[in-house]
Amino acid sequence: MKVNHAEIIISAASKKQYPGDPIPEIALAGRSNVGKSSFINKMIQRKNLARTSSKPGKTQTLNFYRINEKFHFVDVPGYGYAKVSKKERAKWGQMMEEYFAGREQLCATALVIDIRHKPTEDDCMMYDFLKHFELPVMVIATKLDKIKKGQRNKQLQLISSTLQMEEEDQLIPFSAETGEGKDKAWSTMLSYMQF
Ligand SMILES: Nc1nc2c(ncn2[C@@H]2O[C@H](COP(=O)(O)OP(=O)(O)OP(=O)(O)O)[C@@H](O)[C@H]2O)c(=O)[nH]1
Ligand SMILES: [Mg+2]
Repeated sequence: MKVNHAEIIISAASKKQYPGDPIPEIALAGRSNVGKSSFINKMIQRKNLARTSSKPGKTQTLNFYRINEKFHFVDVPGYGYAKVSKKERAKWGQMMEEYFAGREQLCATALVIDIRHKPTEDDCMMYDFLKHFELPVMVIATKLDKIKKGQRNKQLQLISSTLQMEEEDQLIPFSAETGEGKDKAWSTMLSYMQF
């Protein structure tokens, strides 16, 4: 898809702020600082529409981006950042539940995993959480530019086996640096959305 138009609609802290339009939605989930916002920016060829940072915990609300007036990307706050209070963690859990349990427009979630590392327990919990709602999950194995070509298959295998990925879910090696994997990510996303 050629992106001509991309804008932020709202940073939502609760359900009543979600946009009401009946257009399809793709959510981004993953550890803090793994590259969720960078994924969005690379997909739509915008340097910094979704705000990125080298410090974890940048995205703290559900950020809705409308793309070509056709669908939303929803940038979701990350997990697994140690310096988070109990209270903040509970608030995060509530936010996740509120969104993923009841959002009709949601077609699929892109779960972003760092290709260099074995998925954490939190990653596995997030995958299971999404599957519990019977959502398609595309796993984006990002930062592909950071490993040698010869390590790719081994790392991909480690990710799919650790998450115990279901057969129908796609695992897509990706780099927000080089754009590798972008076409596959687009075709997979489009296959989940009906306009
Ligand atoms: N080399 C490389 N760096 C990346 C890639 N994707 C993201 N980064 C870097 O990783 C850091 C975090 O990226 P973000 O996109 O802000 O991560 P996030 O998951 O949105 O983080 P939070 O909003 O804090 O949860 C930034 O310094 C990015 O430049 C990639 O594919 N390759
Ligand atoms: Mg972010």
